[in-house]
Amino acid sequence: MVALGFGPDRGYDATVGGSYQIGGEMAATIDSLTRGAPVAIPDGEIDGFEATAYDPGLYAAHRVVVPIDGHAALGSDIDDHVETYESDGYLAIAGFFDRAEVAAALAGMVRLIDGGAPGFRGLQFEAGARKLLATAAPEAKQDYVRKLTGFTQFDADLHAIATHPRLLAIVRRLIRAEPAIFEDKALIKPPRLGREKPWHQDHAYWNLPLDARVVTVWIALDAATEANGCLYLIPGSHREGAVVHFKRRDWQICDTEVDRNRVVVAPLDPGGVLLFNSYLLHGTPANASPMRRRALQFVYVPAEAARITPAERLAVFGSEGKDVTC
Ligand SMILES: O=C(O)CCC(=O)C(=O)O
Repeated sequence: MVALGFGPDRGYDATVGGSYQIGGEMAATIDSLTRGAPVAIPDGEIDGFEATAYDPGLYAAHRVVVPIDGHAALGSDIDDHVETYESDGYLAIAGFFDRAEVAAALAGMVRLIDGGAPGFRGLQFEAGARKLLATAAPEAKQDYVRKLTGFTQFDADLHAIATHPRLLAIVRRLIRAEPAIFEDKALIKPPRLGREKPWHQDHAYWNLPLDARVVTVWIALDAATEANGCLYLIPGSHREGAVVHFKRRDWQICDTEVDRNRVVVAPLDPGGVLLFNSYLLHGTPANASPMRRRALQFVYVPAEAARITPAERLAVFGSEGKDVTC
């Protein structure tokens, strides 16, 4: 049985504004350290970070990750795959979800974007779409959306993906505990607009104990390619501990901390899944292509995982008080 971590206990999401309660001034200070302030609009909000130029060499891979076969993933080879995950920090699985499941997830996402779920307020648009939104035709709107958050309780098909027994079985193995959903997101890189998500560790965003076993599950709904902004990773980086993050093009590690000799790229076909450790260094380039790149991302924590304060998180992942610059 998966514990559904919705409501006030969902934790604090530095990228979209979460529900962790801390007081006034302190909250504002911590907020400004870790996020661009999103701008509220009638439909949702606009991303607080603008698309900014970056060195394309940050996303020049030395190797392409070859996913294992979806059917093998839970077969007799499972122990080997878990071992690979422990050592590399990720596991890529092709064809984990079938065409019907992918189609249902995409339809659910479009329903939410089109306002089909009263009460859903988790839409965030690309900053680059700010001017276009006022005059956009309704059917064009989905190509301006950057992310959807907190949607699984609004859509049965998306909820079914997040709680899929096969997915939970492998997550349970990786976190060695009963999983709770900590975060649910759809991450979209609209054609020609989708901005870069600079290199980071997911754990730097969450007020979770530093030793909590957390797994991020990234599910491709379109083909995710080098051209439209698939994931780039540094294998084994999760074993090297926390890296200081800075507020630059996003809440990210310094570009100079990216060891370019170790970068690999993980393209996925629709229905493919990448599971990765919350300390794994990863990033995605901008989508300059005419192709959509839509994905789901669910984060699972042990159901019993405690919470830490934002200040405790920033003492480790933030730069304040440390002799570091970027
Ligand atoms: O572009 C993406 O989908 C990756 C985003 C990501 O790594 C994140 O939101 O933590």
